[in-house]
Amino acid sequence: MKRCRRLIYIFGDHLSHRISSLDGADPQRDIVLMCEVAEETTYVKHHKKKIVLILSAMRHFADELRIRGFSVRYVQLDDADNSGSFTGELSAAVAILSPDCVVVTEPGEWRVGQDVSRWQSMFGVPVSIRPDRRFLCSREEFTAWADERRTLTMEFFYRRMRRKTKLLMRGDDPVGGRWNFDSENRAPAKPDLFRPARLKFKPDTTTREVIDLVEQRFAGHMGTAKDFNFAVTSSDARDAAEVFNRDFLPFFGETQDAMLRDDALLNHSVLSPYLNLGLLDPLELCKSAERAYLDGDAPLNAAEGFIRQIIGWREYVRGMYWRFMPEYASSNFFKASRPLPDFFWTGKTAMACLATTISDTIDNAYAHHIQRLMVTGNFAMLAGLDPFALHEWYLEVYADAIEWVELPNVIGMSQFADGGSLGSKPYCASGSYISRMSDYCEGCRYDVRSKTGKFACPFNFLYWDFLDRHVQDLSANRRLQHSYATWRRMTQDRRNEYRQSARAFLQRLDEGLDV
Ligand code: FAD
Ligand code: DLZ
Ligand code: SF4
Repeated sequence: MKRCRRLIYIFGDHLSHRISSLDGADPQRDIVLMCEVAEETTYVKHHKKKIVLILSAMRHFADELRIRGFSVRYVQLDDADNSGSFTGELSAAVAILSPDCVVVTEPGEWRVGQDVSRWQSMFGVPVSIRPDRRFLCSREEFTAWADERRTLTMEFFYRRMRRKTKLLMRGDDPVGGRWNFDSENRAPAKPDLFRPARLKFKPDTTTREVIDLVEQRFAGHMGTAKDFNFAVTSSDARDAAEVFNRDFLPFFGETQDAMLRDDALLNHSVLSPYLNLGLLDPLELCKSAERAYLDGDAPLNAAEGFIRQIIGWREYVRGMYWRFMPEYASSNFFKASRPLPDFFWTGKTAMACLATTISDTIDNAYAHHIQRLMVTGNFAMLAGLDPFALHEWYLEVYADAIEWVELPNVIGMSQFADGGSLGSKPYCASGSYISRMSDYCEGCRYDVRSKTGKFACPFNFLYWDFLDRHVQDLSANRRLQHSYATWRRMTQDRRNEYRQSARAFLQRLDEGLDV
């Protein structure tokens, strides 16, 4: 056997040929290690499609490395001697290969990072942990930016990233004279029979093998893998990105916040799983969107909106994650403790907005941002669901959920459980918001115009009850002044009606009765 100079450990979300752990790699002397392990597939019960996506993409990436001449030690989930953990597999590989050193790119989860930081002393081999250059802002740069400020407003971080990347810039000024065109991106839902078709990728032999494995081994996990059609290679993911840029980007901005019963994707890109696994490069994707604008193929509000999500929000939440972990995960500003109702796993509820969002999630391992934020997340916060349990649910059910991006979106953006480090106000809304932005209410047992009582939309009374319950926590928030003034203007009887409706509803929820 050849002598192993470097043992290069590549995780399932590091599937890029430009990943820093491969810098300077020599196929003649170095060996790549990739492992499918039980600990990662079950530490939460990931959706079946998510497991297929990751394992199949890993197997395809390993094949690509072999074509480039690398020796890959690839551990499959059902290998007889699979130890079940990253550390166990490194231990086995070090014992067999005696590498001079181990090279790894910093993992995307704090939990895995803790393991990696122990490897050098554990195995007595030098372990080089390299920064993840797929991000435009390093963890150190974000920390330096954050340390200079009292409030960590995303918008200011975003402007810095625009200047850094020079995307949509004319000198030091934003193209179009404004940094942000969000006010033009709030059009309500409009069914469009002529929306172009999405690219679907037919599973090849490798993917079919993984589908069989997952259907058998993870039968109790959410969803089905039988109709799996995600891309599992960077080449296919790039094709999906090209189709998005051509057919959907021009309309992306306007309908960004809209929701429709019969259209789970609208004009969203559905590219987050590929970005997060390393199959797509964020800067390249943003440059394509900029090019579409410069060529007159997409309006500025669409290109800017899309670019902001990636160089703004995506980079910002990653910075926040590494800055505030591990304490961030257990933040619970509202001291919420209600367990998640069963319908989070079945979609069986009379609330049509939640039923649709959760059914879309079960079917696709995907829901778009406003469904995640203003339907599921909004309901969870109003109903006082335990934020950590909710975080685990989001990590479980979405194909794009890696903790660095999922956790701050759940704990910070959607639940305000961090008390406002990430967002300046809780994203709480009554049924009228959902009614304005979607067609869900037309098919609902509850009446969105009714405010209290058995048939009133639960979001209506839960909204006021939430503000009332947390008056001490929130009434000083400038952005909620208007709502609290309205609450105070109500008669005592009216306020009690809201409280009673909420109490009755939450009791039904606690007793596991249909809602
Ligand atoms: P598009 O609407 O097409 O947006 C383009 C890209 O922008 C996305 O692919 C994504 O990479 C990026 N983006 C947009 N919004 C955000 C954001 N808030 N944070 C980070 N990146 C963003 N995103 C994940 O990638 N993984 C998660 O686990 C995840 N969990 C979320 C949980 C909650 C409660 C909320 C409110 C949001 C979450 N998001 C998560 C952010 C966002 O909802 C998804 O990135 C988006 O829905 C992915 O679909 P898309 O590719 O069609 O996005
Ligand atoms: C999410 C996931 C799953 C389901 N399985 C694997 C796996 O078998 N092997 C692997 O390398 N990674 C997997 N992942 C991703 C990890 O849980 C984790 O998110 C990343 O390693 C963090 O960098
Ligand atoms: Fe959701 Fe309320 Fe509309 Fe029903 S009426 S779909 S519960 S917002």
